[in-house]
Amino acid sequence: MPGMPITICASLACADYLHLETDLRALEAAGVEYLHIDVMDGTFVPNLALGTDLIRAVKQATTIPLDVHLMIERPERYLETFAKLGAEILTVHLEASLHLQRTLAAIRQLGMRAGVALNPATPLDGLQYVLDDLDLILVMTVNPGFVGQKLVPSTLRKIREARALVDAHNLAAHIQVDGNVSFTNAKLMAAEGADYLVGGTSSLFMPGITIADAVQKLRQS
Ligand code: S6P
Ligand code: MG
Repeated sequence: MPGMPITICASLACADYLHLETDLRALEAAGVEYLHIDVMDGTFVPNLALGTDLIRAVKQATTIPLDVHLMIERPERYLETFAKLGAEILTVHLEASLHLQRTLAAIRQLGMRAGVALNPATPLDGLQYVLDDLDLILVMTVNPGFVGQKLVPSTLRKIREARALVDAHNLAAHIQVDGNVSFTNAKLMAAEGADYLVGGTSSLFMPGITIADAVQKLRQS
């Protein structure tokens, strides 16, 4: 959407683990707004990633606010854990939390901003009665679980519909996109109404371009 400010969330799972501090400094210098942290339980998604000890160390090492994306079953069990770790945004999957309204209210109660993520196949309908309880809608543009996947094209339409839903209710909620946010796709996603872009191996962490240049290029696109 023209004129809408874009927020960049750098995906920690795509950083260079052996030189994490170097990448964190580069992201800070480039002014990315959030560090996007993927947490995977091996059940909700077929992969395991980013544990609490790593997140604690990263939190101590950087001033970039943390945007935590929980790809875990029954995320309500761990809300306090992530509040204590200093998450600013905590996003749970609609498909993973049975009592979603209670979960979102609890996230806010703990002082974090509440996000809801939807897999590519999940319709927006399930958000209808929790619109007042959320601060961010995460439209997954790939099936969660792995970095380096291809965009699921139908999710572009979902971004547009999510934006229309938020605007129709005059909400301040943000629309985040995650998965294959390349320089080309970012343009399409922003045009459909996404304002929080998660940058991974398709943009910010690519061979042949520095993090500084990639952040600038992503903002421009
Ligand atoms: C996917 C995860 C994402 C990825 C990121 C990877 O399960 O939620 O946050 O880390 O999308 O980016 P890319 O550019 O490799 O798709
Ligand atoms: Mg993610």
